[in-house]
Amino acid sequence: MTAAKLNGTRLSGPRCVALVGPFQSGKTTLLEGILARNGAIQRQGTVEAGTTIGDSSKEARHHKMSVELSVATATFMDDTYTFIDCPGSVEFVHDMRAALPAVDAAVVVCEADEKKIPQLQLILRELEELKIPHILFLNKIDKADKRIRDTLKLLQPASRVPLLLRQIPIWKNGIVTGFVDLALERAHVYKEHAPSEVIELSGEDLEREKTARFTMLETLADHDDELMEQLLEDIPPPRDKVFDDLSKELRDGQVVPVLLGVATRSNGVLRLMKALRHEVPGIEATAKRLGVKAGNDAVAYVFKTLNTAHGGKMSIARVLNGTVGDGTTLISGEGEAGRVSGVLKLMGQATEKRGSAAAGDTVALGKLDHAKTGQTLSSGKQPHPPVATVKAHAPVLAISIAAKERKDDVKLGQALNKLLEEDPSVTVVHNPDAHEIVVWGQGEMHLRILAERLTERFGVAVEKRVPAVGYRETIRKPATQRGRHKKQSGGHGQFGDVVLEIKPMPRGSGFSFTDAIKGGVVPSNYIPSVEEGVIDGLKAGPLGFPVVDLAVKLVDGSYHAVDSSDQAFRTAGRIGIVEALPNCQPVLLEPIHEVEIVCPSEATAKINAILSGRRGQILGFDTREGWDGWDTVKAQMAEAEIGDLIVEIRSATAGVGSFTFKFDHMAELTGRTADQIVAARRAAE
Ligand SMILES: Nc1nc2c(ncn2[C@@H]2O[C@H](COP(=O)(O)OP(=O)(O)O)[C@@H](O)[C@H]2O)c(=O)[nH]1
Ligand SMILES: [Mg+2]
Repeated sequence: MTAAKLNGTRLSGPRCVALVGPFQSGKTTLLEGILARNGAIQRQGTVEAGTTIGDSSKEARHHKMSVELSVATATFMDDTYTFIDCPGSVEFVHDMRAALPAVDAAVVVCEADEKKIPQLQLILRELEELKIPHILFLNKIDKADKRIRDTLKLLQPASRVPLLLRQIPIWKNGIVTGFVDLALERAHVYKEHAPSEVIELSGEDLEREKTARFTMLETLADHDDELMEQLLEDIPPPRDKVFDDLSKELRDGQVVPVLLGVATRSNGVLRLMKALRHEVPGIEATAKRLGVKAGNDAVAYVFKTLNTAHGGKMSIARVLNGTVGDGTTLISGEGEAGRVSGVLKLMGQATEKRGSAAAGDTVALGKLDHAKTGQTLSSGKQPHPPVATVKAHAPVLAISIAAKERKDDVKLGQALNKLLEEDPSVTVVHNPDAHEIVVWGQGEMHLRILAERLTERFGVAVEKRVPAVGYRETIRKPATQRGRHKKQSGGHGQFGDVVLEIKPMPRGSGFSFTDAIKGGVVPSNYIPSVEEGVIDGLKAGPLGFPVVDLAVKLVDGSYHAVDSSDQAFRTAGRIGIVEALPNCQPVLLEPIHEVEIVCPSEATAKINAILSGRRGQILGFDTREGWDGWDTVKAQMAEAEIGDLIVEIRSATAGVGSFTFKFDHMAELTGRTADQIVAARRAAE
């Protein structure tokens, strides 16, 4: 009897498993090995040759890295397993975060590489928080150069849950040639792209096996008193009990089993598949974890949206309950309805039509115009409450983009909307001051891929620029100024005459206009036009930037019964302010933000140095709440210095440091830096 049956859960039906892990650990290669070993593909492709099922989009192939998730399904012992190959780079982490709620379990692919530990920790934290059972697949064991116990010691700090070694390597001349399964007590020698061969253990290997197995059982016994007693009394525990515990403690998040392998040669794949089959929960448990309401209604969670160049939209979803067929009407949480047009099986970029999808299946649903990534859809009359809410990480880097040709402006807007729909970790902001479309994303590569998609997929060639910094200017001295507009040309003339009192105001107060006209020297119906004219003049001050924090009082003026008009007074107002400002000691203002950086503690000193090097005012640092071994550093920084801050933070933190920021205040900026900014502005005009 298998452990699964002992637990009373019938583990059959379609599973969904995420392949996650640090960048370059071998997830895409492992998927390829799994598909090849299960006969889903003829030959195992390689990332180098660009022949893998994962990473089959144009951009992924071009950069030889995963830049979005890939989905592929294989059949193993009559059950289907859909794998979601998630990008490892922190810049594309949203795809993983959106997919995780949908899966039954995750396989964390990792290497025995110290530099990857911080990234591994980030991923494990997500899984721990979402309570998703996960197995660690220690890949690249062909390159192993340390004892497995030392490797485990290296990896353990990344996980809050004990790592449980399920297999130990068999070494021959310093190379790993096979493994011993500690639960089955069986030794195997790896064969390239073929099932491993069972061998007899003897001598030193047998001794190592006994010790390692005992360690494994001890860890399991931490949550099983009966097993503890058996160990203390030297009674060999029944094999079924061991499997039962392995499965239960994995599901309950009490242990993280560690398996070994070589993805490039598909070694360790079969053992991994067996672990998935027997030890990870199925759709019933996942639906329960997500609070899916049982019943007849179909419930599906959309974890990815794809838009093809030809306008076809696909919502990749896991069916959590019921059945979704071609033509099923699904409503979103917002109550928007759409009819499924095509239920597709995915094999990387390739799709295959299938009849319908049942609970547990992971499929692409065609033409659901309203559906968005992260939504829970239902075939019922009432929307189903969302099974998960995945908030994208705040963006950290921006570029300003514009269509190379004016005629593509509309197309650019539409294409951006589609890309936003696919990737909620991108935001687009219009900056009216600088007439810019500013796209915010998770890093350089993320934004580069976005621009490539605009061009390659949507045919919009774009220009990229560093976004404008929100500089402003203000005044330090008051002034009184007459603004007079008089024009006599043929018939009607133009006449407007005003006297403005201008004075500096405290930081952040903006602009105020007061009418102090006495005796109707400027008729009241013209006064709003005077204010408009002043506002016109404040759009760009003597330094070239919008003018803020000043009060303007209209104190005097004159008019002409025939020649005065709204337009003439507007012009007079503008002339008044434009002529006054140079005499008011204009000064540049730059936006200062409060920045909060999170980083592993060993990088904190480096981060402080980076901040100081960028005119940052460090406000303090503290341990990061709930994050052992991490710090939070707070600082005030000029917007101009935040532009590419993330690039430096990441290089100082093995890619895992990050920051958020929010506007704090405008500060005066003088001296050389200010002169350079003003000169650059003039040159641009
Ligand atoms: N030596 C060795 N190299 C591997 C193994 N698995 C993957 N690689 C290589 O590691 C690199 C990254 O693999 P990839 O699958 O793209 O990693 P991903 O970023 O996790 O998807 C590629 O060059 C692979 O050929 C392995 O088990 N052993
Ligand atoms: Mg990959």
